[in-house]
Amino acid sequence: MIELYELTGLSPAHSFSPYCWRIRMALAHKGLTAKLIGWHFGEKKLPRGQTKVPVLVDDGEVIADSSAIAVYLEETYETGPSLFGGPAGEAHARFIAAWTDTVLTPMLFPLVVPDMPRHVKPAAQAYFRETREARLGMTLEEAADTRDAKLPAFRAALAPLRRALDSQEYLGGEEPSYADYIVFGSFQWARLVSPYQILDETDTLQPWLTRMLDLFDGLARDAKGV
Ligand SMILES: N[C@@H](CCC(=O)N[C@@H](CS)C(=O)NCC(=O)O)C(=O)O
Repeated sequence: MIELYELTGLSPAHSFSPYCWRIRMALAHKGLTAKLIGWHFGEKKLPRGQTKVPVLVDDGEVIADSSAIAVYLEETYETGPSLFGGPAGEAHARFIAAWTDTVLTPMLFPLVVPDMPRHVKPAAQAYFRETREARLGMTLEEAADTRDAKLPAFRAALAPLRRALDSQEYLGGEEPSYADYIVFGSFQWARLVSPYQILDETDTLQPWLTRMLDLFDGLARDAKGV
């Protein structure tokens, strides 16, 4: 049996981590189901002393880090379509993950993180504030006050994504691939933790986002958010 440890908020149904959503979508893509085990900031119950999620446990084998988990699922399970479409796709997905982790998510972070304390349990509030303010270089309140000024730069940084998706349905081409799940995970995180409108309604990325929310019978759309 596959178990997926994932970050949850005040309720066990509120799963919002961008990295965990990459794996939720990857599991659905492969037609696999997992027992979902909620974990909250600061808790000590992750397997083998891991301090971050997602962590996948498959028949006793522990795999941490979303990229490693995706490769593990691809190599271990022949069910469903390929996540990468071969070695070149796997290599290209590394670039997509690098861009998402170093550009997209860091630019999104100050826009949505001011709304996150409401999803954090009292015991983890101090930890959450301290670690997130260190990452922001300012208080959560200052981030809230300055986010409108940061929005245009965030939207401009999405230009490569728009350009690619103007001429194809998915980053994977005609069908979604793990590259789509990498990027989508960050949008899903924003959607589930914050009411802040990160994209204009007329943004040309909207049709792709709608397609992503529609996948797997609306798996991501049905997720409980703010
Ligand atoms: N490189 C890791 C990053 C995982 C990560 O940063 N997870 C966050 C949740 S989004 C986490 O577990 N944070 C724990 C904490 O901040 O204490 C991956 O791709 O899985």
